[in-house]
Amino acid sequence: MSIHITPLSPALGAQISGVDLSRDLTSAERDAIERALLEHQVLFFRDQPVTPQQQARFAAHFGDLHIHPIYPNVPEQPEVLILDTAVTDVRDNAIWHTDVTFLPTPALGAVLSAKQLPAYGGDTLWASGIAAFEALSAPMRSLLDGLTATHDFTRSFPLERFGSTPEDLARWEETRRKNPPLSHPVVRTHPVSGRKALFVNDGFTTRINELEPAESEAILKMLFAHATRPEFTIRWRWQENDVAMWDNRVTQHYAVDDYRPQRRVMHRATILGDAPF
Ligand SMILES: O=C(O)CCC(=O)C(=O)O
Ligand SMILES: [Fe+2]
Repeated sequence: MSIHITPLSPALGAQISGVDLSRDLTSAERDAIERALLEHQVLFFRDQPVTPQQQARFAAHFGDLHIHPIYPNVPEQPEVLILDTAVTDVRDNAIWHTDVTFLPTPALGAVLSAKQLPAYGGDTLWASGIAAFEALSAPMRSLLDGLTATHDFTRSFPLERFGSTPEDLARWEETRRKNPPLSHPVVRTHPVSGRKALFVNDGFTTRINELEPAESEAILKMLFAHATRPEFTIRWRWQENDVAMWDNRVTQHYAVDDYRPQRRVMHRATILGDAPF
């Protein structure tokens, strides 16, 4: 078998075939997938029925794995979190966001596996921060490059929805204490490819620090709309046992909330990243 890459849209996204994710990767396979991820930013694999152990082993080829502070996980494989609409309110993923940018070192990427799907609906979209940045005018790019923005965990995990039981409240308060708002550059340089990407997201970014509040609000509103223009996105219609893997350093995503009360179950392994610069 050899890995085959089919690009799916100009801004980002490719389908990968010719690799079995349930088996340990060869180093050639690992390197080919990493190169494809750098180029295409989000990769899709069809028909990959991976166990949580296999999913974690695949993800761990690309870095250490993160254990999420809020979402439930697979007990025997805590690096794999469960997004099950029967258990967790996942509506807050129906916002354009980059995962865990409230951490000093947000995730490098994630591996998401579709376990149970609604008959239709429940698609996920990704947007390329590289395409979005490159489409800005030169004066706007130079204004933004060098600015920093605040990211706050409570913007996507509001107390009203994540503090309903005493245990949930205690976990939320501890997460809040351990993750005070912090700053990241508005324009991030990819640590491997060197490409620049817009790195603000509606999920966690609350303000551009160096601007006046009204300026920050207006520019962020413009950037959130700009970054998610259809030209910079891809929309994936899931089949069971699909696996998606994204480069969380230069993309954001949106899980469409259009299928409730049908049930949808996804497993995610999150790969730790480094500090944005
Ligand atoms: O459920 C999905 O399709 C994606 C949810 C999400 O935002 C994530 O796994 O990071
Ligand atoms: Fe996410």
